[in-house]
Amino acid sequence: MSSKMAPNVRGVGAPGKRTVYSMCGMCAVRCPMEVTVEDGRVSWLQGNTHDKAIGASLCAKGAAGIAFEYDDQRPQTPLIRSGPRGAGQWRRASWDEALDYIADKLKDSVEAFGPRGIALSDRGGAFNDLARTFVKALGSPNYFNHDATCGGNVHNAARSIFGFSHSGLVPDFKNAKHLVLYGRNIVESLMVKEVKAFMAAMAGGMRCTYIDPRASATAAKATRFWQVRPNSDYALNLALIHEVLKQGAYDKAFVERFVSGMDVLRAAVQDTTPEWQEPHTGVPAGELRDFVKEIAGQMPHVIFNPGWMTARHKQSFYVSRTALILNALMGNLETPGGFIIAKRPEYYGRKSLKPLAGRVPAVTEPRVDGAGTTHPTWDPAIGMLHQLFAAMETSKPYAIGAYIAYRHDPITAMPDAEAVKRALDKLKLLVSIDVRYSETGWYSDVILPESTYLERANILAGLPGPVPVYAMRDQAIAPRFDSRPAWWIFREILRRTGEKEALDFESIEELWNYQLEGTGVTVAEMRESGVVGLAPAPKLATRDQLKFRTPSGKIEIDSDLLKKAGLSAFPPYAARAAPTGDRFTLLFGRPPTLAHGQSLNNPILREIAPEQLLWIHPERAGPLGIRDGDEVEVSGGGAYVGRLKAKVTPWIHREAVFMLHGYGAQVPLATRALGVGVADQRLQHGKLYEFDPAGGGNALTETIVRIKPAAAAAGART
Ligand SMILES: Nc1nc2c(c(=O)[nH]1)N[C@H]1C(S)=C(S)[C@@H](COP(=O)(O)OP(=O)(O)OC[C@H]3O[C@@H](n4cnc5c(=O)[nH]c(N)nc54)[C@H](O)[C@@H]3O)O[C@H]1N2
Ligand SMILES: Nc1nc2c(c(=O)[nH]1)N[C@H]1C(S)=C(S)[C@@H](COP(=O)(O)OP(=O)(O)OC[C@H]3O[C@@H](n4cnc5c(=O)[nH]c(N)nc54)[C@H](O)[C@@H]3O)O[C@H]1N2
Ligand code: SF4
Ligand SMILES: [Mo]
Repeated sequence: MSSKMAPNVRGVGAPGKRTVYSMCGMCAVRCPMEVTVEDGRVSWLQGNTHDKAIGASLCAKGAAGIAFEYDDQRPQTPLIRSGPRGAGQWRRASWDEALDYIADKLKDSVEAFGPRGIALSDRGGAFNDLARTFVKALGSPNYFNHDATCGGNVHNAARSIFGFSHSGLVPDFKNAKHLVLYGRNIVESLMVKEVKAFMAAMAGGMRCTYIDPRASATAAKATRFWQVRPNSDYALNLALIHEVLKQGAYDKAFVERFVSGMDVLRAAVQDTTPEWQEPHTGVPAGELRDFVKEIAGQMPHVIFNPGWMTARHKQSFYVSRTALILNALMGNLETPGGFIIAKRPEYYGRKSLKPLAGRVPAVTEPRVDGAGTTHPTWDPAIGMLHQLFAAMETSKPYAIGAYIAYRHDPITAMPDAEAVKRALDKLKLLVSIDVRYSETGWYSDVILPESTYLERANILAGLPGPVPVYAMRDQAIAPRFDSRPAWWIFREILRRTGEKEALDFESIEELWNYQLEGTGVTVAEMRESGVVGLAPAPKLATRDQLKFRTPSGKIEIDSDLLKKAGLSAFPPYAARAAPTGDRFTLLFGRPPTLAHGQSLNNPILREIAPEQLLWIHPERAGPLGIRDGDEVEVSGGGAYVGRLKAKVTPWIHREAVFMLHGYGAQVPLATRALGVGVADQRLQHGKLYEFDPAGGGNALTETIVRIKPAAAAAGART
């Protein structure tokens, strides 16, 4: 197929009414979905009713997919920068021209720095085989997902204990008696299936302990709320483990058989008593003891959910590890009412989708971020993106010449946009592949508009789970503008750089057939329901079958991986002084109706978006002369100063202020979001290269901001 022809899936644009099975694309959760198409237009979106866990439900963002589709404020053709980076001067280009331009610049970069000087970051998740294969085919080890500022610390902590990611642990809310959440705002920062299961379980009597310096809507649903000091969960967990061991409130048979390193654990928590933690966390020692007494009667049906973030600071890895260890102590792994370990198809005698990455030889060059080499606890499969920016700046350990941000907006997702831009300025080539004008797109050399999730098909996804499934995102309608699907874009770049075999498929059906080879499942079957389960019902592994993916096959508390990295299994808790006066720890989160920075320009979601407010405790606001509803100025120490209204409330910890993420966009062509609110990531001044050494993730919640009433402030915000 020539690059002039848009690849169109069979039947798209046909008259009449039909249902197409897809996966929602309004956030990265990718819920299974049914699209009703009438005469080539999307008329209705709902959850995929073949999947009982979701039924017809979608969230508000998912339902606003139609408004997104029929909005014209998105790139409509490839664009090539014609002025300085970020100046907003563009020329429209044909696909041939844009792809040739990219291929030429990639060749320049390879000549100067070798194939390893090309990097790509991707949102990651279900479809990541495609972008991984693309990077591998170019001969570079430098594929990154977004996890440096999302779940990286938790992922790497789980890997150090179980040998697999925390995403391999599926909570069974239905049979759980008690759920413990660390800042995991299930009700607002939502995944449709999870929040439905949570609400049903709460209605059925599950108890919930919610731990957060701020009372989110999940705190309002919970049976117990601990308003902890920011970044103190590690102290809390050390004391919880101390008390669990002291009260003997753990599953001794499970621990004996499946856990190694209990002696190291006992030594580490010998003195971390409930009284010891009280000044660090603010949780009364008596309440902590009562909690342990309670769960003693509920285990193994007690789940400690480390969420994604378990807060983001320099000891996050250890917060996550101790939360995961508490699960092992409950004996809740592979137990109803606990965590079910996600299975691959092979567990049920079926086959995994054939990986595209298998079509290209392994890359032997070490990664630029040291993941898996100089940093053994950082999973090389996800990388640590801040170290890519460090390499752009310093050319160490080697130089990076070209960077593709694919379904990723690092200027919004990484802290300190100015520092990110300084690193990007060193590149020969910066490409953004997106469906809208992102902040990173606006700063790029080339914007390639991907067709939206409704206008394209993706590669098939193989999703592990209690019952693993294959899932399909089929094309529902024809692209409204001159856009292309990612599989086609990557194929065309590879064709132009001489690496064409890797993704040389003529159509998405040909690619799907390749993935499905030997699985016994056909494209036609996939199209019938969108999701094909690979077993009739979940079958838990017996105790005899249960094995973890660590070298010893056990849950490793004191692991070789940590020793190799020169890391302690339990470093002492690093206590922090409370910020005083006009200084506060800046915390952030999301509302149910917005996904990061990508939703605020949506006409409907903009209409229902909450006003962004700065939560501040009355005892701290008073002395600063700040009353509820007053305008305040927030400064993170850089040139960027934010201005927003104060919400004076005791439901935020005294030491912290809180604001929603996803505001403060600066792209002029996205007019509904432009200038609305404050970008918390721009206040995270100096945080691009501050990270948790063990987990790798950025220390976002160590940001200290200064607050003052806006009336007293001189100068406008930038
Ligand atoms: N300060 C601060 N920083 C944060 C956070 C925070 O709360 N505060 N949150 C962190 C978290 S948890 C995460 S996960 C990251 C999220 O950071 P990102 O992953 O960068 O955010 P998203 O908005 O999910 O999506 C990234 C880009 O993908 C684009 N996109 C959406 N659909 C498609 C598609 O179909 N095709 C293509 N090609 N592009 C598409 C969107 O328009 C957007 O520009 O940010 C992290 N960074
Ligand atoms: N509506 C919506 N839903 C989403 C997303 C979205 O953008 N919008 N994004 C999805 C993604 S990518 C992710 S990663 C998840 C994120 O899901 P969550 O992890 O639930 O994320 P947040 O909304 O950022 O909530 C973070 C909470 O952590 C609290 N917190 C801050 N510091 C600490 C601390 O030291 N200890 C404790 N215990 N808590 C602390 C904050 O006060 C805040 O209430 O949501 C997913 N779902
Ligand atoms: S959580 Fe909402 S926006 Fe995200 S994929 Fe599911 S329905 Fe879509
Ligand atoms: Mo995330």
